Amino acid sequence: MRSLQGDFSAAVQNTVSDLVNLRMLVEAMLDFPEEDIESVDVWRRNTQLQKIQSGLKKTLDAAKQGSLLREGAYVVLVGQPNVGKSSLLNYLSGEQVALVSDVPGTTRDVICKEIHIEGIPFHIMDTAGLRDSEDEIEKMGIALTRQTLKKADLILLLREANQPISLEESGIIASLPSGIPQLHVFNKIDLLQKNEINQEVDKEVAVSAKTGEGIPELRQKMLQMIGWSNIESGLFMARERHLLALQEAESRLFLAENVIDHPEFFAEELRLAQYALNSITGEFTADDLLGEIFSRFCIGK
Ligand SMILES: Nc1nc2c(ncn2[C@@H]2O[C@H](COP(=O)(O)OP(=O)(O)OP(=O)(O)O)[C@@H](O)[C@H]2O)c(=O)[nH]1
Ligand SMILES: [Mg+2]
Repeated sequence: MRSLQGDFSAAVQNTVSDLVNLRMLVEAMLDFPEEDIESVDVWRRNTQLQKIQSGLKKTLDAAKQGSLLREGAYVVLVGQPNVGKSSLLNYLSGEQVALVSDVPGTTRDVICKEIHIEGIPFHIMDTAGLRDSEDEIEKMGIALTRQTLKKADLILLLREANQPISLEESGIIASLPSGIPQLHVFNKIDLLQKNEINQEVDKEVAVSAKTGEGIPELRQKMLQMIGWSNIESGLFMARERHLLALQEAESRLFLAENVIDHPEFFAEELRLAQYALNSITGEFTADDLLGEIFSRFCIGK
């Protein structure tokens, strides 16, 4: 596993120099009428853009892995009362951190516990079961659950194994914030006969928070769903703002690709992509670009 800051700077610097090259090519193309532009230049422009995009993607992926390793992921347990959210939190953390009882509506506050799976910190948050309640304190707990959900990287929706989806659960699913990955976890499989478990595929996993059955699979699934890949590609311990800068550069290049047939717009998006990366590598101005052009082509000598 490599996590050297120097490797990160070098990777970003490489992308910046590729960008400078592409910008020079594009600036040169801008000076000629369209009919005089050689197809070899068009080909170079396209391949250089692709190279920059794939280089940046690699850097971004490695930086995201580093960020997961450092920051971890926020996971919120939701579901109807009594499905076993607190029991699951206790099982995952190996401690009795939350009260468990067969009285629906036991948990009111959000209870947070940090666990590690393969070294990745997961902040697991147990919440009040979602339902229509007349109890003032439970209602406050449910409102708190809704607030907590907004910050989640992953939502674990607990359901009882082999029970058809209830109207209340459909309501819960519909009310979850969109854009956050969800995993349906079917709990209490210890209450079923082996052949009763219809092992659900893909987005679903079956466990028992009582016996621990299915928990290893759940852990793997959680790693997978937050985007942790077994880091053969390496990782960078980039700062959060560096991650944002890389993402900004990535979207600028995407916009550039969309306006590739409009040279002025294309050049401008490239400039903005580079501007974003400058916040990592240091300032690079229009004068620097000119300097680069002069030094390479010896214009004006
Ligand atoms: N057999 C069996 N019972 C379970 C399992 N998980 C939880 N239970 C039981 O189900 C009941 C409710 O469990 P809790 O963990 O308190 O459920 P909860 O979802 O946190 O409930 P609220 O806090 O009320 O929303 C308790 O009696 C638990 O012992 C399981 O996997 N198997
Ligand atoms: Mg609970």
